Amino acid sequence: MLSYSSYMLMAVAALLVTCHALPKCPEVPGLPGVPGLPGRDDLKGQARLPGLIGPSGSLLGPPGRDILPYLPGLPDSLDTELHNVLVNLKHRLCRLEGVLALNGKIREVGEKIFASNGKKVDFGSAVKSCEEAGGTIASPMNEEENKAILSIVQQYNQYAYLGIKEGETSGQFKYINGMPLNYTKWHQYEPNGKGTEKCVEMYTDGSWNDKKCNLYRLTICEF
Ligand code: MMA
Ligand code: CA
Repeated sequence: MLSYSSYMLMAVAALLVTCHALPKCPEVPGLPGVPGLPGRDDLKGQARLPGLIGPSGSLLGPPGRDILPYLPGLPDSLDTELHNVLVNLKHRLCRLEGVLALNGKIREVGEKIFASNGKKVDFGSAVKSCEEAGGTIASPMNEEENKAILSIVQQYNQYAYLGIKEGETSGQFKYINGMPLNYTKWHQYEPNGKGTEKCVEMYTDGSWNDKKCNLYRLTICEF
């Protein structure tokens, strides 16, 4: 019989082990066999989740039907299956994010993902291409986000426009969605355009300069 204190020691030891090497995408615990494609095994032969739906996704009903009407009062088996589908999707997404981060294609900060297409364009075109990709132009809201954008600026060694513009009142800069700035990183003596420089660029040290909007700057978006 183990004493209470030895359980506590084991719990602390387990925490210490997991704290210094938390994997980004922890292994999904094995679940009881659910019909579907077989799961993948890794090199150690560790069991992974069994496949849940075939390529057609046939368990979710006829193609084109909305999933929502099926949700109330789902039988337990379907509820479990949908839960497993979500767990697998999250795990797959997490691994894809790992690949993109490893290859220097994205920076993840909290819920945000920053990425660049490597192109230098004027401010309006940067806003447009970010929106066409389903995102918005990068808008740092704190030091951590500013550093993530900075690392892309340094990767391409190019200044980038930020999602910040001067309002009607000269010297008053806001996010492009109209919200007031809750964080700034102005370079010394900036902003100095007094209404003549309505956009903002990030320098290669992460500091900001108000700048005319018709120059060619690196496109960085957030998603
Ligand atoms: C340029 C231009 C300005 C910036 C100053 C800093 C001369 O103008 O980039 O936006 O404030 O340089 O010296
Ligand atoms: Ca300036």
